[in-house]
Amino acid sequence: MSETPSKKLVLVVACALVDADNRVLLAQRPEGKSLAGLWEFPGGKVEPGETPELALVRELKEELGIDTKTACLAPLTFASHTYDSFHLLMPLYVCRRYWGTPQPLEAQALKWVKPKQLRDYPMPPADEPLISHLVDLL
Ligand code: 9L3
Ligand code: MG
Repeated sequence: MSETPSKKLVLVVACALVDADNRVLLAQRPEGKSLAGLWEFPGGKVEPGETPELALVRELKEELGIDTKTACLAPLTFASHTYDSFHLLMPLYVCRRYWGTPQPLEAQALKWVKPKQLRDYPMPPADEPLISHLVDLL
């Protein structure tokens, strides 16, 4: 009996950072990265030994230079998508409490977007189904 080799499961965390005007921060993936040019909810891969919440705090610090606290984080929903070589599982966190001003520390363009305008931005396939959840929430 032969079994289909299963694809690797990659756990990635993403954040809808929400400002005082109820806008959501999108980051454009820079040239040289996969999915370059698409607008995503900031985040990245969970590293071995890390909880998703700690990974999110680390990614927001590395990519945007902001601080947040794990205590105010719980996933709103999960995205999943199958790429050619891996399955992506991606919880989306909503974060309204953070310290500092987001800066593009990885050469990514940043844009604050009203929930209803999120659909105007081309996104990676994993991110797109998350929009309706955010529009309902915000
Ligand atoms: N990804 C998709 N949507 C997102 C994020 C943060 C990441 N909102 C995908 C793109 C890559 C993989 O997850 O295929 C790993 O992300 P990164 O480490 O290249 O940012
Ligand atoms: Mg990233």
